[in-house]
Amino acid sequence: MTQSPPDHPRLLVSLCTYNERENLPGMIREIHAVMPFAHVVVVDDNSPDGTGQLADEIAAGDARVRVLHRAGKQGLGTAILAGFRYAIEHDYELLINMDADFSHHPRHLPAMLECLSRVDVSIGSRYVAGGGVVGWNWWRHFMSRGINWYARLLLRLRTRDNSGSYRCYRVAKLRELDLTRFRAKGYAFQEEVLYRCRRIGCRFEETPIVFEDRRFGTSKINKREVYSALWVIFLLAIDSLRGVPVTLANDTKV
Ligand SMILES: Nc1nc2c(ncn2[C@@H]2O[C@H](COP(=O)(O)OP(=O)(O)OP(=O)(O)O)[C@@H](O)[C@H]2O)c(=O)[nH]1
Ligand SMILES: [Mg+2]
Repeated sequence: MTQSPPDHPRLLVSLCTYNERENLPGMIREIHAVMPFAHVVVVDDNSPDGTGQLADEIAAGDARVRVLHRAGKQGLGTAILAGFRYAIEHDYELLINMDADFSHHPRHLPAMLECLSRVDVSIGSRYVAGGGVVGWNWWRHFMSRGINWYARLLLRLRTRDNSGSYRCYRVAKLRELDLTRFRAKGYAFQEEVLYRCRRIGCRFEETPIVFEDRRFGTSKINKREVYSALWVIFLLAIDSLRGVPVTLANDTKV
């Protein structure tokens, strides 16, 4: 893999994909237009539309791109965790995760990265000044606001956008976490990682982003994902109330 120039951090961008064939090439192109030094890892769950093979073809022509193939759809949370592990094992300094459907636009990358000069986790946020959402109906707004209100209350998070996956993490902090302990397999992963990061003393800052509805393809969120997310957040809140410690990678508890 090509090395980052010395004046840039060792930065990995993870793109989790399930049927994102139409979006993926443009996403990688636009990420590199903004940050040519970034390495990209695509985590594909054997997408029936051939996203994984397409990612292999892109990687064959671009040493900055890598692909992780998983056997089948295992959930967004576990896919992001695979990106965390890749960043740790390959000694990256910073990891940015983003959706591969253009809802998370690469134009926000410089601001996301700049934020890491002050904190440990930069949260791409729709719910701070300058952020927003384009193209949702009232039901999507209601669901997103509702889950954020619920997670803030139950997990005592102070940040306003806890359900989005556009984030930049300091890899040294991810290294501290025991990644085998995560409860969430799906969308509640976003709230759970903030909960665990808060418990190990991470500093957060929200970077405004404008979330746009996906360019191509269909959403993978369904009712089951929503109920499962509510349940996992509830279980984490019970852990917290019972004083269950968070276990770190070195087996200490906080
Ligand atoms: N590898 C992998 N990627 C997934 C899985 N589920 C979702 N993704 C990807 O995760 C990203 C977010 O999924 P979306 O279905 O767009 O969910 P969303 O952005 O929260 O919802 P929409 O706004 O409705 O699109 C996309 O890049 C998906 O392709 C999964 O089980 N495995
Ligand atoms: Mg999406």
